[in-house]
Amino acid sequence: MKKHLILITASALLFSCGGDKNHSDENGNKALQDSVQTYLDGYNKKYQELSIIANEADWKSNTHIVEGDTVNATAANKAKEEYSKFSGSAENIATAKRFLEKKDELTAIQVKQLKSILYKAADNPSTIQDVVSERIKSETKQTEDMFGFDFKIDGKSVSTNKIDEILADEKDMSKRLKAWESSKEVGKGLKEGLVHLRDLRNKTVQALGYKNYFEYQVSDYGMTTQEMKEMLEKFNKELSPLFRELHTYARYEFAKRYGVKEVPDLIPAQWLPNRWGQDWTSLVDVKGINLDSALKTKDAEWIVKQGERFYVSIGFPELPKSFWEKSDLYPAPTDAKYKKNNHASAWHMNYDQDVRSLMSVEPNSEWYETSHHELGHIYYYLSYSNPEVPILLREGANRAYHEALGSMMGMAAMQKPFMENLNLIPKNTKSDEMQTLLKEALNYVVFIPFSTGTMSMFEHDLYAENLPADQFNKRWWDLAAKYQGIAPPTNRGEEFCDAATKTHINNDAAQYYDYALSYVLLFQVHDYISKNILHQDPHNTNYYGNKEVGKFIGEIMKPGASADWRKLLKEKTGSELSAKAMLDYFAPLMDYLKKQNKGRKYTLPELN
Ligand code: X8Z
Ligand code: ZN
Repeated sequence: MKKHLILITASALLFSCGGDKNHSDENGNKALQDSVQTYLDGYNKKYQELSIIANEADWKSNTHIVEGDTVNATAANKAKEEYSKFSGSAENIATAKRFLEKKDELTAIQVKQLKSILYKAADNPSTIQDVVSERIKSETKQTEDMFGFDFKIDGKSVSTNKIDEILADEKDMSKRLKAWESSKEVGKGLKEGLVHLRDLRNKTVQALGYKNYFEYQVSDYGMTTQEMKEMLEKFNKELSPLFRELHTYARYEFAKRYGVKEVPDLIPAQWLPNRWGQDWTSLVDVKGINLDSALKTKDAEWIVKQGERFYVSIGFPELPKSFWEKSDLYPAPTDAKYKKNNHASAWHMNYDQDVRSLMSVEPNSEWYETSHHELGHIYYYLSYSNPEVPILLREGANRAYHEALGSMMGMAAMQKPFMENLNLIPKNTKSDEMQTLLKEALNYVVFIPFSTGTMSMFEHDLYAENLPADQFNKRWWDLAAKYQGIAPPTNRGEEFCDAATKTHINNDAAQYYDYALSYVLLFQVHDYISKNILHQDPHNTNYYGNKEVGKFIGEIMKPGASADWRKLLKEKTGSELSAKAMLDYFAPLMDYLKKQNKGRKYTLPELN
């Protein structure tokens, strides 16, 4: 996820003088525009100052968690309060509203900034300061509780990297079950906090007229809850025939792998190579292409540096020195007296050049892909930190764009011609392309029911339907059965809170559809790049070193949120957001899987 509370300084100055090109409009009211600009300049400057302090404090409370030590949490809460008092102030809300009443007389970029001020204010309106303060405290605590948690197997502490490794490779079912159950223990202690946060999040945005927190987050796309749900359902439906084949295939293949004779209708969650069943990639090994074994000969630093080399090769700048000095990229030492947030994120500390990533990179294919993803956020930050983009609009064209471009680079960096070029696999490797496509589908297609369904519908019900606390776990597993076709190993009562084991439920609330949309978007952009820039088959591309590709991606990134996301997509790819490219990409798999699945029992309904 990307993190940025705040705005920055030096760049604010660029917008402070009247007459720059963002600040004149032949048809507008020049005097009014001048006073709006003065207001925006002042807002940006203050917003930036307060955000830097809050981001620094937040960074510390995510990278250095010590049980019982309240110093970091207290500092983070104080800084976030200061920030919230400003960004949610009655005065800022009133001023932005007043100016927006005359929006036809203002420049487009001024209107966008004023709307952004109101949007941000709704997340912490000072009219209900006590609710806002309580929410800040509870959010900091929830993150510390989540990432300060000590996972244990047989009484011994284990890292989440270790749990993931067991789930990816282990064949012994009793060991798998222990690892899976261990990974879910953290949820129990997070339930109460989640119930409380749901109420606080809903209350904060209700003060500015949103029905609930889900509606608030969706509105960032210019969409209603209903529209978003319909779009997610549409994408899920479109991909469902393929997912149904994959599900059938996986049930039988996993059963074979674990020596289970009777193939279950729903896949037991502990069979899957991911704590939430969102990625089944390791079910398939493609002969001749073993990225993991190549990466074993590298160290963790090589992984991140290689990501940078890729971006640099297509024309992006080297990362700022401070990125390497200030990021926190590798797992905490096993004997460390502190814990850290173990999920990957990218941070825009000052809305300018201070960019950092928080990861726990180990040399394996999963972190290789994730490093490319995080660097996508980082290069997005750097790209829109330019004088053309006001600080308030230094965000993605929408949140899905921010997630998509780095994921696309991660996908491109795992295609055969690219890996041959980097000597990660021998040149002229012979391999079965259908197996490669199957492995990719077990990543990208399998993710769609999880993201459009289980996660998004759970969060919808949590915020928009006020899901009762004694139904959290039941609803979670009902959705997992319906969308992903998976089941828990044993009945999981309400003492567990399995949804809360997923970080986004706690600290990236009501936004998980961003990732679903980002996958659809990434295939659309990749399809365009492959066919129109590289003139290569989308399944077998090599972006490395291609400056045209870099230019194209840079043009999507540069305007940040000053662009209209729908127009931008149309301009750059010629189409509206659509799953067509993703469907085309995986189409050859259908026949193959149908043959493999001949005579097998299908247990998911046909949706499409
Ligand atoms: O959370 C992430 C990123 C955050 S920047 C690593 N992702 C989702 C997840 O891990 O659940 C990337 C794709 C899905
Ligand atoms: Zn991300």
